[in-house]
Order: sequence, then structure tokens, then C-alpha cells
Amino acid sequence: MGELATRFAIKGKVVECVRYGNGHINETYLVTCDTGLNYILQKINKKIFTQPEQLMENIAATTAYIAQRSEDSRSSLHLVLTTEGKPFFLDEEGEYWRMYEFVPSSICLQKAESPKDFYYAGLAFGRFQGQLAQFPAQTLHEPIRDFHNTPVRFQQLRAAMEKNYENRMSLCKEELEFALAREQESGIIVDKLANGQLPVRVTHNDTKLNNILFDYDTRTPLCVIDLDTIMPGSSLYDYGDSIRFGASTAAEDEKDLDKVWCDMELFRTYTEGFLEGCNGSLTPLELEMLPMGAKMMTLECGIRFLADYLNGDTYFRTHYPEQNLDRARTQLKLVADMESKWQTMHSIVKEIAK
Ligand code: ADP
Ligand code: GN1
Ligand code: MG
Repeated sequence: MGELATRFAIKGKVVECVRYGNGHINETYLVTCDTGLNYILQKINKKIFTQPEQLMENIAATTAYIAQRSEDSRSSLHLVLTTEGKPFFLDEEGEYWRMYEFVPSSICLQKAESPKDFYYAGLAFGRFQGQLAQFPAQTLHEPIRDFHNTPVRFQQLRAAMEKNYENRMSLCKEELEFALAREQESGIIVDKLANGQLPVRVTHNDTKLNNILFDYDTRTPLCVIDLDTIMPGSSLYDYGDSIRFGASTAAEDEKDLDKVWCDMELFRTYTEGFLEGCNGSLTPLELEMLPMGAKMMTLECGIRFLADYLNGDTYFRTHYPEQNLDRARTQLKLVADMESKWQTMHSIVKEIAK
């Protein structure tokens, strides 16, 4: 792996190259050089991102756009080009690699340790929307088609039910029933995007807390990372996916569902940060639908985990056999919990937005 790092225009000799991070999709390595500089080297999962060149064009364009408009170099990721000046290196086995400068004095949080952390997460993703508000969304490629098209995700779930790897359906009947009972309302965001009621924006689409880097000393947000899924979408996707992951009281694969619910204090604090970061740019309908964004993104992620379980775990990286089922269960539990807190969620958003 260290050998691969030398294909990029790094400063110094490679001292170490070790596996890094907790992502479900790409392979990430931390490279350390004798100059004391660190780099992030990533193998792009080309089974999932079938057009790595296009994806890298999206990343190069959006990071350069943000960097040009900001005085702080840590407010955006910086790609390290290959020694031949390219944004990625294609190895002999046909694998695509890219490199970023390691953002100095940064930390990445797996879980909000205080509501303040989550407030700052909201601020970071809200600002990200703001930073790219004038970016020409139509020039971006769509690295994964229908990524947050929930009705299409239901079709994929049905296809996985046909596959029914190792007869796994017998172990998740209740979960399937719960999810399928919500299929009918699953088009509520995509339909409104298609008919123009909701605006198309540049969105990140994978707004987990661990896709933000914070300043090590001040614990305030620096920049948003994991940019593979940047594409045109709805602000409800970015808001909703953050709530799904960060307002949950437990890990994504917690087995004890009694420990899993959507914390209303975290919901409130994220909403405050996000709306502050968006700086008045959301339309009345977007504001009204924020709770729906949270519910849809959680339901969608739940059925994606469930579909992957029924397909035999071919998409998300797993560390034990039932992990995708455990992940699906937490998401569906969160959906049920959000439904029971529906009025409260709306009141909170209304209070903050006024
Ligand atoms: P994945 O798709 O696997 O989630 P990420 O791009 O989110 O990949 O990177 C994985 C981890 O690597 C992040 O959670 C973060 O800890 C770290 N990381 C990624 N890019 C940088 C960077 N430029 N500077 C510092 N840390 C980084
Ligand atoms: C994947 O790469 P990572 O771990 O940040 C997935 C997201 C899911 C998430 C669930 C490209 O994100 O869509 O919400 O896992 N990314 C892709 O944890 O599918
Ligand atoms: Mg990530």
C-alpha cells in the first residue's frame, strides 16, 4: 500500500500506511511521511461507484469551488494529484485510488458526545448547502442513480425478497411487514422534486456525523468529507440522513432495541444548527417537510440494510453475519419512534424556523 502512495505527489518518504476509519463502502488508509505530513489514501469501491472518473470530476469541481471562496484552507478537502497530474491512480488490477491531504489538527466523531457536537454537525451540513447554493447543480454527474429515490429502494427490496438468500426472509417477516406497510407514502419527496414543489439542490447525500471533521482543540466543524455521493438532490436528504444517524440514542447496529430511539433534544439541536447554517435559504415547504425527511431517510436506510441482508450482504461491509439485519432493525425502530413523536418533531421545527 505504501508503494501506491508514492504514485501521488506527496511531500516526503512514506513511513507508514495503515487501514483507517469506519466506512461501509470505500477502503481508507492513513499515510504518514517522514516530513510529518499525513495523507488519506482511498480505494474507490468500483462495484458501487461504477464511473470513478465522473465521481472524481464532481469532487474536484466542488472542493475547488469551496476552497476558492473560503479563507480557511481547512474548510474544504484538498485532493493530492498523482505524479502525472491526475485526480486518481488506476493500478494494474484496475482499481481506482485517490488521495487527500490529511486535514491537520482534525478529529472525526463516531457519536455526538454532547448536544453541542450535534448542533455543530447541523451547522456544518447547513453551511455545506450554503457554500454550494450557487454551484451549477446540472453540471454534476449522478454517481449512483436513484440514490435517495425511496420508491426505487422499495423495488430493490422486492427484488431482494425474490432472491431470499439462504431463506433469510423467514428471519425478518415482521421487519418486512413494517417496511412494506410504508411503501405507499415513500414517493412523497421524489414526487415533489419531480413536479417542482421542492427545489433541486447540490446535496451531500451521506450526512453521517462521521463525515464531518472537527477542529481538535475547539471541537467546532471544519469541513465535510466523504464526497462520493455529491449530486443534485433535496435538502431533506441531507437533513434527514443526519437525524437518522446522529439523533439516534444507539449505534446503527445495536442489538437491544430498547436502547434505540430518536432523541428529541438531539433532534432540536441539530435542527437549530442546520437552519442556522442554511441561513434562511430553505423554502416553507422544505421547512415543513424536515420531519418527513428524517423519517424517509431512516426508512430508506432500513430497507437498504434489509435488502442487503436478503441479498447475502453484497453491498455494505459487514463484520458478522446478522449485522445488516441488526442495522435494519435499529432503523425501523427509529421510524416507529419518529411516528410516535410526529407532532413534537413538527412543533420543534416550527419553533426554530419562526
Ligand atoms: P468512507 O466512505 O469509508 O466512510 P471517508 O471518506 O468518510 O470514507 O473516510 C473514512 C475516515 O477517514 C473518516 O471518517 C475520517 O476519520 C478519515 N478522513 C477521511 N478524509 C480525511 C481527511 N482529509 N483528513 C483527515 N481525516 C480524514
Ligand atoms: C454508507 O460510506 P459510508 O459508510 O459513509 C452508504 C450510505 C448509508 C450508510 C449507512 C455510498 O455510507 O448511503 O447511509 O453507509 N454509502 C453509500 O451507514 O451507499
Ligand atoms: Mg464516511
